Amino acid sequence: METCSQLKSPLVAAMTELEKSMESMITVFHRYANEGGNKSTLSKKELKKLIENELPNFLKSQKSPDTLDRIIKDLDQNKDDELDFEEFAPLIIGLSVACEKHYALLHEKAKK
Ligand SMILES: [Ca+2]
Ligand SMILES: [Ca+2]
Repeated sequence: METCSQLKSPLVAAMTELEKSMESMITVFHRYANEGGNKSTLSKKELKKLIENELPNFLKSQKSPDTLDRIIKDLDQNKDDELDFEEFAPLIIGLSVACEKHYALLHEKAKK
């Protein structure tokens, strides 16, 4: 894609906050997906590591041991027990939506 090939250009410094967030998401996904097996998908083990290292606050609120299985089952569209970026993205979007609600709630409380 034309737009994506520009991510690594010298224009990087001029990327907006949102563009940088998108790039971080992609970078983090590939850092963990690259570790073993299929280099472009996250295995359960790789996803576990990603969540533990990159989403520790999320993990804190998800104490149940079967959470990881549930997450994979929910996200794995083609049932190969691996998550490609397209399957992984909804996790981040979903978390962002949940966080936004929390953020809005805190904001609402702060006003009073
Ligand atoms: Ca992998
Ligand atoms: Ca899959």
